[in-house]
Amino acid sequence: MATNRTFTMIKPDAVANGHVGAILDDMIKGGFKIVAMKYTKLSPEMAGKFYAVHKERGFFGELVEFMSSGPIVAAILEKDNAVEDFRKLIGATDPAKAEPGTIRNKYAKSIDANAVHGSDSDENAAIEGSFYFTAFEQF
Ligand code: 3AN
Repeated sequence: MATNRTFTMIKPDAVANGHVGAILDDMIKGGFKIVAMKYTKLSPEMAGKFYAVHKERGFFGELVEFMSSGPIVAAILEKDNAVEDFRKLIGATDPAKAEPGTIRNKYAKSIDANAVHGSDSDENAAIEGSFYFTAFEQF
């Protein structure tokens, strides 16, 4: 059964390019409520832990380097059918394939620097949310 929460990060490229406000606005206008939020920076060790499922992939080293290269915004978002609806709002992993109007279509430049992360399942949304936030930081 679908739960009503997902986890997102606004990645270092989008933060550095000044898109935080516009991206949060798109999320809120898309019907998502922010129930937890943090402006922080991952160490390479923490980024490696967060993306441990991709350890064997060729791009793992670059991914860890990029995700620890600058500050990010982490958040837990609430909406009915949150995981699936949020993946629609952000668009395909490769911004060149992301539908017009999606967050990655508007703000991402490449498949690695792709502006935002969105959980791919309810199970991962819960794991990723608790990676950043304690129960006391989720409202
Ligand atoms: P998504 O974030 O859309 O779920 P995943 O889970 O396939 O995509 O990949 C996780 C992250 O790894 C992506 N957000 C992207 O930053 C990076 N990534 C995926 N594929 C590539 C690739 N071919 N080259 C470089 N980075 C990639």
